[in-house]
Amino acid sequence: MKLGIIGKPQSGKTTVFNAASGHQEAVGDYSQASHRAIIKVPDERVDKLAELVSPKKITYAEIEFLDAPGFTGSGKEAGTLEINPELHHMDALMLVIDAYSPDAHPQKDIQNLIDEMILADQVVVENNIEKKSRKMKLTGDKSAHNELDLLKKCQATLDEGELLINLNLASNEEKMLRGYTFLTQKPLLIAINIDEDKINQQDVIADDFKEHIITSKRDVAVICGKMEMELVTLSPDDRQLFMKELGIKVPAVEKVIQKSYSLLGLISFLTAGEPEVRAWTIKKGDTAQKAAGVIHSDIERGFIRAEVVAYDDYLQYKTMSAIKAAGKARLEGKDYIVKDGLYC
Ligand SMILES: Nc1nc2c(ncn2[C@@H]2O[C@H](COP(=O)(O)OP(=O)(O)O)[C@@H](O)[C@H]2O)c(=O)[nH]1
Ligand SMILES: [Mg+2]
Repeated sequence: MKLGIIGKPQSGKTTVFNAASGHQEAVGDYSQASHRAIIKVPDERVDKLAELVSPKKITYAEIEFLDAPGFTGSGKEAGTLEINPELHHMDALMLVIDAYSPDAHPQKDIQNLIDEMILADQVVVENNIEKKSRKMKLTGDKSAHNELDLLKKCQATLDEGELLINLNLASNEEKMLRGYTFLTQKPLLIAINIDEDKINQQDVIADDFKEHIITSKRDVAVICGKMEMELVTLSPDDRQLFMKELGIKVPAVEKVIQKSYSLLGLISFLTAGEPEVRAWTIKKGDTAQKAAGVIHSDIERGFIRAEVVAYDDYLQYKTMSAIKAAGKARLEGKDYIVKDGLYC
């Protein structure tokens, strides 16, 4: 999964990026440098299974973070944006909002950033409408007609200040638009970056932004980037201690990952054996056969059935022989819908 971090300058993008990745990139320097990190998704199920199985290798699911400057925060007046083209290849975007500085105006910033995302997509739509129309005129080729109509529908939507994710597209339309990788078609996680002294008001603050939450499209996470950036440099034990003292229930990185997974409809399943204990990421609702394809396309092709154990049963019985003796291993076929669980 790839998550692009955007926001106006000095909103705390690099701070949040450091908090998520453990990197120590310079913050507060107005630098327009992009940063990239691939991090392991913390997963205590993997840790616990590894304790039982003692595998040769432990592999966590991974997330790529891209800290991408370039948005200005000035909304419709932003003009030409110089954003990192890689942003278009992210699965979801995280919008970091300054709610820490004394004169912060987070609600206005959210609207301005959304307007800038719309602006970026308007440019892509306009260029492509022009290109397609010209080509159709020159070649008399009518085959691009549907796509041109669809682009015009997108243009009208954006011109009204609406996001493309709110268009209810048919699956063939969805397919036609895929190559354009529009920013406003991506799920958005709004990270409200609060000051250290507001940490114990997280829930109240979250409530102020709840009108932005749209199921499976947009979510809100309240975090304190600066504090979390410091926490990530501590040893796990010290981190637990400080988190408790500060009243941080879930580290920002876990909050962000959990919310992005849920926005994108992702779940993870585990495989366990002596060679490797591993977490894999799939779409919620995928069948066992499709999930097998994530492991290897050959396994998907030749898939007949998988041996499945509930994670809690594995922890309780501890070995495959005990699990089998207790009748807790089941065989599931191609059409089995995979749940967050364990597959052997
Ligand atoms: N007090 C406070 N300052 C923050 C917080 N997050 C970021 N900052 C400060 O804001 C400035 C800009 O942060 P930076 O991450 O470089 O912003 P970017 O331009 O969006 O990458 C830095 O001086 C940070 O220390 C926060 O949660 N609390
Ligand atoms: Mg920065």
